[in-house]
Order: sequence, then structure tokens, then C-alpha cells
Amino acid sequence: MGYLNEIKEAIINGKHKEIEGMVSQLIKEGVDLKQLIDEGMIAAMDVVGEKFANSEIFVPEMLVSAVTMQKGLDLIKPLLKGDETEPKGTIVMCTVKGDIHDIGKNLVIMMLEGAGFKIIDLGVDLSVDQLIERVKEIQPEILGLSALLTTSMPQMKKVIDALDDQGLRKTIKVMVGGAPVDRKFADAIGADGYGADAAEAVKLARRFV
Ligand code: B12
Repeated sequence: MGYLNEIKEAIINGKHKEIEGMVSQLIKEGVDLKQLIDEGMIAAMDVVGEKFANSEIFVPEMLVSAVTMQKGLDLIKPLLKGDETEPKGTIVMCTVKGDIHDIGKNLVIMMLEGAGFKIIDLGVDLSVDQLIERVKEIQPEILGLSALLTTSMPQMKKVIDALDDQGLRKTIKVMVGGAPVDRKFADAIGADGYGADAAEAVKLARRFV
């Protein structure tokens, strides 16, 4: 499929001025949005990550690719909205302290919203204390934590331990995800679930409420 490659290349090369026109056109043509996201956009980020790891590109290029991808996703977002009127449950989502990666989190939020959940997005780089305060206030059924760095992953355990200390652990399901996170890690830190991608996040959330 030529268009998937075109989108992938546009994101890898940070064509942030062209991406909206390209994605709008594809939406008009009625392409499979899931395939566009998975095989065009996410696949591009994997290549960007490899290039960065090999020192072929550096942070500024990685950032332009991220902006390009987010611009494309923003156009797809309204199309994923479900038609449920009653929210299925409330989910608080954030990226943990020390970590500003948010594309994966935003994608998970898009899919969860599309599936009828009410999402409160607390953003990125959120400290344990800030998060606990907001959880007390919002009282969500589910908390979703995202981490993309091996150095920020331990924050997930800190959040779970803090929920425990505050007597909140039993009232909230915690799901975790992000590229370096896996099921084994999720089990080890006492999370209720791990999702490898946005579709798995939706499955988990449905199981939890
Ligand atoms: C884009 C990017 C950036 C952008 C982020 C912009 C943004 N707004 O997000 C910028 C340029 C800012 C950046 C900065 C850095 N980055 Co960076 N970045 C990436 C890159 C290329 C893509 C990440 C991405 O968006 N992927 C696409 C999304 C859709 O995938 P995802 O996040 O994994 O999410 C999916 C799943 O994991 C899951 N999921 C995610 N969250 C959750 C949550 C729940 C609850 C569930 C169920 C599921 C789930 O669902 C999502 C959808 O399928 C990755 C490489 C990679 N392949 O991951 C490196 C990468 C993560 N970065 C890396 C590094 C080193 C850095 C920096 C330290 C670089 C530096 N020297 O400054 C800084 C750190 C900044 C910080 N403090 O956070 C390394 C991490 C290495 C490691 N072992 O920790 C990587 C792996 C690159 C590499 N190969 O070296 N980065």
C-alpha cells in the first residue's frame, strides 16, 4: 500500500507542513484508520527511534517527527468518537514523572474515548504527589500510566505504592503501558493490567468496569 509508505516517510522526515493535507486526503478517500495509525504512523516512530539510537538523527529531528505525527492524529481523533451518551466509567491518564513522551498516551486516550469512556488527561511529567491529589479529587475507576523511558518506569511502582499508602489501591484499577513496559514488569510492580497498544488498553478498561 503506497499511501502507508508515504505517510511513514512524511513522519520520519518531519514533513509537518505537508502531513495535514496528506492525512485529510486519505480520510476523504475512506482509508482504514487503524491501518493508517498502526502501519503508517506508529511504524514511522519505530524507525525514528532506531535512527536516534544509531545517532543518525538527534532530539530536534525526533521532536519534529513527533509534532508531525501528532498533527496527523489530531485530524483522525474526531472520527474515532463513539456515539455513547452515558460514559462507561472515568479513567485518569498521565505520563509519569521525568517523562514527557505523550504520543502513545494520547493515542490510548483517543481509543478509550472512542469506546465511550470519560478520560481526564493529567498530561506528562506528573509527580506522585500531584497524581495522588488528583485521584482523590476525581475518584476514577481506572488509572492509566504511561512511561517511555527505562529511567521513568520505576515511577509507576511509586504511584502504586502511594495509592496503597493512602488506602486508595482497592478502589482503583491501575493499567500500565509504554514501549519499555511489559507484562512481567506490570506484575512485578503490582499493576492490575498491562496493555501493549491502544486496542489492548480498551480491552483492559472494559474488563475493569
Ligand atoms: C518521539 C520520541 C521523543 C519525543 C517525544 C515527543 C512527544 N510529544 O511524545 C522527544 C523528542 C521529546 C523525545 C525525548 C527524549 N527521548 Co524519546 N523517543 C521518541 C520515539 C521516537 C517515539 C515515541 C512514540 O511516540 N512512539 C509512538 C507511540 C504511539 O508508541 P508508544 O508511546 O509506545 O505507545 C503505544 C504503546 O506503548 C501503548 N501505551 C503507551 N502508553 C500506554 C499506557 C497504558 C495505560 C496502556 C495500556 C498502553 C500504553 O499504546 C500506545 C499505542 O499503541 C521513541 C522510540 C520508540 N520507538 O518508542 C524514543 C525513545 C522513547 N526516546 C528515548 C530517549 C533516550 C529520549 C531522551 C532521553 C533523549 C534525550 N537525550 O534528551 C528524551 C527524554 C525526554 C523526557 N524526559 O521524556 C529512547 C528511550 C531509551 C530508554 N531505554 O529509555 C527511545 C526508545 C529512542 C531510542 N531508541 O533510543 N523522544
